[in-house]
Formats: sequence, structure tokens, C-alpha cells
Amino acid sequence: MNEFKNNKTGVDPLKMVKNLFKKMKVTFTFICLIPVFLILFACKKENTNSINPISVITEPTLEFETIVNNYEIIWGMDFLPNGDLIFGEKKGKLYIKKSNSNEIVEITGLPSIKASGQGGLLDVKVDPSYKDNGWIYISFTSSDPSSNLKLNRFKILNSKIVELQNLFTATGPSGHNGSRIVFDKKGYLFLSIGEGPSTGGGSANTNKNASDLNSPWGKIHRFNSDGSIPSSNPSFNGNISSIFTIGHRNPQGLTLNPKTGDVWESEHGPMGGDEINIISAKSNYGWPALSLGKNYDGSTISKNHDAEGIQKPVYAFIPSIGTCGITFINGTKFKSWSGDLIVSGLASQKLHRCIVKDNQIIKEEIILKDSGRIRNVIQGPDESLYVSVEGPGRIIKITAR
Ligand SMILES: [Ca+2]
Repeated sequence: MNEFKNNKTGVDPLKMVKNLFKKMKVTFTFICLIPVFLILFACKKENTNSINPISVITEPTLEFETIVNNYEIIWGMDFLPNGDLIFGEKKGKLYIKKSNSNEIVEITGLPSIKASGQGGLLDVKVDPSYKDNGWIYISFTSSDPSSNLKLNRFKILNSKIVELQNLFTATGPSGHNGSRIVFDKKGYLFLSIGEGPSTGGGSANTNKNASDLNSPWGKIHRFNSDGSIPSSNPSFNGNISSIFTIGHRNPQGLTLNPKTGDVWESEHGPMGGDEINIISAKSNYGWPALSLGKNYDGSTISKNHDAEGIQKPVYAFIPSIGTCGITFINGTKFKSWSGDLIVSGLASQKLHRCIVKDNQIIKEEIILKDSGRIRNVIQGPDESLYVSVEGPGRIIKITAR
């Protein structure tokens, strides 16, 4: 206002010079402050960059790719050391998919397999020392009259099975068969076997196989890789020295926890009460006396899963999801998911990620859904997940980025 007035009156040049200097001083101060603002802005941006990746890298980005398609139910699958994927169809066929190509070769010469109900060619497992010994293991229901469940091993020469050996036979009628094969870090072979013919639990149960120490059914067995019995196996008061744990209903999932070295198991409950268990020697897991589920007629099996000397499940799915193959996430590619348990769901038709902390499952979320019944999941040597889905039988590869 004064300036305007002074210009109007046109007097006092000294005051005008003073004002000019004052203006220049303000402008100069502003120009000097620009780099300071720029530095402050740059620092702020740098801080943001250093924080953002922390939240970004905790979750992987997933890519899904179907690598095997239009097969029957793919029950068992495993990787050979050269990266080839060996997988079986429940109806009794075995194949190898070559690594880095779409070529799939049928392996001939399987033993005689009876595929009906839940039976057929079940799990397929490659020996941890395959490079040295070439052994591959399968579990299956045999076509002999008593529908025995068998554990065989063999080698493959020119796409044909050779040196076939029977390591174990569970005599008696099958039904709930299990059955998974897993090796622990010490090289012991674990085989899960279901209770056999399905009945209810609790007072409705007429099938006591799972608690019968002279029945191979409803148990988890432990062998040396040649089928002999480890001298450190627990001693039950029965006549089957391969029995490691008892009281299992239908354990269709078995996997090694790479961090702890424990074997983890999944088994089907009846209506509700699908279980995740940690397998420890000479333990009883409760079936048929105890279950968190109900019988199919709605009757109660037990009030809870608490009883002296009985192992409680680490986790129970209520309602049932139809637990089948399970695997732990190992390595670094799945980032914060490392150490979590991936559980396939037949009835849920979902792939469940179970967040594990201190040997407990603290949270559950879904990775894949509405794609068909999920039969099995394994982690490959490339750390990707390989998921067997039904209808039609296919293998979906899940890669983490
Ligand atoms: Ca149980």
C-alpha cells in the first residue's frame, strides 16, 4: 500500500533503493532455500522407498500354470533328481513327465492293481538316495482276492519296471486305505494306512482295526528303506513290528516338516474333525473312540478329543474339508510363507495355506478354489508347488515371484 502511494507521489529515491534491496533479499533467500526443500523432499522419498519393500516382500505373487492335463485321478507324484516328474493314475498307470518339455512317457510293468472305491495306485515316492540306488516306492490295493494294501519298490530301465520287490502287505479287506509314503531326515520310510472298511466312530463302531495292535490297518508304519524293521521302532504289545503309531481313521496326507524333522499327518474325520497331527512314536491318535466330528447318522462320537494317553490333533477342520496330500513350504521363494503347511481339500475343492507358528496352526487362508477336488500337493526342487486336481486329472504348477 505504501509503495503504491510512493509511486503515485514519485518522491524519495533513497527509499526506493532500500525497497529494491529488500525485495532482492527476499528473492535471494527464496532461491537459497530451494536446494534445502529439494534435499528434504529427496530424503522423504528415500525413506518411503526403504519402508515400502518391507511390506511388499512379505507376500509372494503367485503364477498358475497347468503342466499336465486330461488324466484320471492323479494320486501320487514326486520328482526324480534330474527334475523329471513321476506321477500315477489311481486306475493303475504310471508316467514320467520330462523336465523342461511336455513329453510324458508311460512306465510299464506295474504289479496287478485293483482300482475300485478308494483303492488303486495310491502314493508314489522317490528314494532320497535315488541317485545311488534308483529305487521308487508305490502303495496300492492289490488285485489279489483279499484286496490287500501293499508297499512295493522297483527300479525303472528303459521306461519299464524292473527288480520289483514287495516290502509290506496289509492283509484283510481295504476301504479307508490311507496311504502316503514319506522319508524322514534319517532315511526311515513312513507308510500311513487307513482303518480299512469304513464304519462309524464311538459306540457305533464295529471296526476296531485302528486300536487293534494285531491289525496293520489304522496305523502309521515305519520301515528301513528295504522294508526291514528299524531296531529303534517302538514296541507295542502286538505282532506287527512296523507299527509306529495307532488310532488313525484315514490318513491320506503325510509329509516331513523340514525345519523340525517331524512327520506331520492329515486324516479324514467323519462329519467334521479332519485332523492335522504330528507323529510321535508309540502314540495313540484316538480313533475310533475319539473324534471332533460326528457319525454320518448325526450321532456323537465323543464329547471332545481329550483322554489320558491320547494325542490331540494339532488342528481340526470343522466342517471337514476332505484332507488329502499335505506339504510344508520350504526355501525362500514363497517369502513369508516359508514354514507354512499347505493342505489339499477334496470336499472343499480348495488348497489351504495353514500358517504355522511354534508347531501350531494359527490361521488359515485359501490359495486356490473352484478348480476341482484337490488330491495332492508337493513342493518341487524349483520350490514351486505342484497341485494334483481332479475332473479331469491335472497338475497345476504354482510359482512364487
Ligand atoms: Ca484323532
